[in-house]
Amino acid sequence: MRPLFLFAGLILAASPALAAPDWRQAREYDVLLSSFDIQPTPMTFKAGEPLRLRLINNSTEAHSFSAGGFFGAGEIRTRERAIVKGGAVQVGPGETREILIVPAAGRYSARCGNLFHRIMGMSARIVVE
Ligand SMILES: [Cu+2]
Repeated sequence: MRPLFLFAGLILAASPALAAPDWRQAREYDVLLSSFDIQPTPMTFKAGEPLRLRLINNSTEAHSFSAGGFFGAGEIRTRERAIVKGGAVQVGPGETREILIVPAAGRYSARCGNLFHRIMGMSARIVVE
């Protein structure tokens, strides 16, 4: 049994993909949700690099950051997974929400889940390279 354990240990040590992301090294990135805008756009991130996405709603209305493709492709930290519902994060007036994620390469769109707000301009692009 012992050599088998040793072998499994070697495989784990040699596979960086299996290592947990180092969330303490996460790059901080502020996203401002206002009535009716999402800034900045485009947001540019590095694929595979842990990111602390801070969603700030400085308006007096509720908004959401809806980015199903981005959240679905990336690896969200376990404790934030429940905050992302149906690919969106709800951010109440004056609230700030943090999501830690390792983004996957791709081009994604983000928008407010409120159709009227979206028409008024609440959309942004996300580029992960
Ligand atoms: Cu909105």
